[in-house]
Amino acid sequence: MSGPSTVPGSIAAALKPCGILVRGAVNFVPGEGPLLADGKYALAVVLLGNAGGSIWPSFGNWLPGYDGADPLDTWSKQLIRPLTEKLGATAYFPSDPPWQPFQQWAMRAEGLKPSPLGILIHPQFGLWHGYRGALGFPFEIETSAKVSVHPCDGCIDKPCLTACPVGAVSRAGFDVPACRSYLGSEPGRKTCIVSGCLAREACPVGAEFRYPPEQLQFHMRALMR
Ligand code: B12
Ligand code: SF4
Ligand code: SF4
Repeated sequence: MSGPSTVPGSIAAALKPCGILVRGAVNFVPGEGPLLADGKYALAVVLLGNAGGSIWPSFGNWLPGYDGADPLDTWSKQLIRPLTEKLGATAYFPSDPPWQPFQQWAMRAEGLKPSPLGILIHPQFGLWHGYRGALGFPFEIETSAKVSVHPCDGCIDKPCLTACPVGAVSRAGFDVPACRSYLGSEPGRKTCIVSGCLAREACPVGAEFRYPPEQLQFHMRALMR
């Protein structure tokens, strides 16, 4: 089992080839964290995710050989689960019930805040990042510096709020039925399905981290299900 100070480096080294990155750590007061495999409360989680298209070279190569359900979750689990034994950790995955509060953890780990779309915005990666899993530990982990800039504060026009052709994105929340109905329509198949969510695309922050077209299409197909 690794110790608290070596844990983030060991995880980063193990996952580097597949493009899954360490996205910070959160320490909890006793009883606040998720449950570990032994039934005790975690004192820390290390968040794992992608920034820009970091996972696509590895995941995109793996994808054609898999014809089961939930390919991205399956791929992520295959890579992250082996670390639990090596590091004495418990793994959590964002789509597995009960849903763990990944976004709350991310806000604490990196100092991120939500964009008007509901997803968290990063000053460097913009809206082009996500979480692939987290590892929980029975000890505290050294945390790194947090970002202090929230890009939406200085964004006067907020183009993300006006770009959706069916107004599915608003301050009131994300209108999932309106979005899905558009994605299933002829215009939706020619726009968002091909080049990604127009609201997300409209954000000028982190444009160089925009997902490659194949990854955008993969996520749009997943959103339709
Ligand atoms: C359910 C869910 C959805 C539902 C949303 C239903 C709804 N109206 O709330 C659906 C399927 C529609 C959805 C869509 C998307 N989602 Co989603 N979703 C989740 C999931 C599995 C659970 C959210 C939750 O309730 N958590 C439980 C509570 C306890 O956790 P929490 O951290 O306290 O909750 C936060 C969220 O609920 C958030 N929130 C509230 N309303 C909304 C609305 C939206 C659209 C989102 C994204 C978040 C959000 O506010 C809370 C902050 O404290 C999370 C994974 C996870 N485990 O969190 C991903 C997650 C939030 N989704 C994510 C993403 C990227 C998306 C999509 C962009 C994916 C896509 N294919 O394009 C779209 C959004 C499209 C858009 N136009 O913006 C990412 C966000 C990453 C980030 N940068 O913040 C997450 C973390 C998954 C991941 N693997 O990284 N999602
Ligand atoms: S367009 Fe502006 S308000 Fe919308 S997510 Fe990007 S920075 Fe934030
Ligand atoms: S995917 Fe298209 S329809 Fe759905 S919220 Fe984004 S812009 Fe609107």
